[in-house]
Amino acid sequence: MTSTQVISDLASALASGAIEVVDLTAPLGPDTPLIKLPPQIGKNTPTIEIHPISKYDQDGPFWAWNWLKLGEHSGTHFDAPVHWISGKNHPNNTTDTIPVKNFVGPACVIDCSAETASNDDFLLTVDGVKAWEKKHGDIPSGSWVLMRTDWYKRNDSEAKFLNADDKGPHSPGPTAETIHYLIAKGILGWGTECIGTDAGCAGGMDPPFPAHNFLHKNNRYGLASLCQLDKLPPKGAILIVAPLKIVKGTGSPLRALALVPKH
Ligand code: 23J
Ligand code: MN
Repeated sequence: MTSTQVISDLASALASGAIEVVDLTAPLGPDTPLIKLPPQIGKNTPTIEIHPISKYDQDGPFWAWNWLKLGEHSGTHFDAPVHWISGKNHPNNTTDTIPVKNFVGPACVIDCSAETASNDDFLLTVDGVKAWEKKHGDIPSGSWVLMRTDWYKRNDSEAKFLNADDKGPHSPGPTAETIHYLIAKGILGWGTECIGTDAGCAGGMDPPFPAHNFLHKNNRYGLASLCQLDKLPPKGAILIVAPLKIVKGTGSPLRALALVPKH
């Protein structure tokens, strides 16, 4: 099949609904859950603000528009390699320089929802990934690997989403070894439904925040606060995850979409 034919078939499948566009994005506004770092570790990202410039009124009679106060790492968002000290010297490591082909790729979805239903601190291990590969085949190089936990269902409440107690936040994520294993497979990046690519307890791991550390050390990318991964097949969806072209940006909120064959 020629690539012209592939695009033409894709257009037909989109028009007929044989391929669905699934929204993997959380609402972005003042109520969007944001990470809370302990003050002794560092400063926090500000609460999102949306301010009207005009609304068909004396400030602009025929138009409405807003300005935003918005941290780069807010809501459903992309982590660029420059976000972490381990990735600060890579070429093309910022939102405006990452090759755009990396924003489109096949997704492998590892369903951890059964485990996370009973364990808020669940960590996906290399054995867990290997069990997925036994069923669905090897993780192909150039793919996005997404951890399904159904955590997005907590997104309407920051307290439930962050799930913190006096010992800190409790949310699932990968082990350091899992990220190593996936990088060796040649993945584009790693995405989760939680507030960050790392587990809630990852500040206490060695190294701290291993998903951030190892992904970005290898010039790979992260996706956080994804939604609706339960609407994706384990394999066979295409992800479209393009961050804003922020100059020297370390990350960006985005509209995460998946092209999914309807069975
Ligand atoms: C800054 C410091 C630690 C973390 C994060 C940001 C994120 O999760 C993020 O949004 O990249 S863990
Ligand atoms: Mn981030």
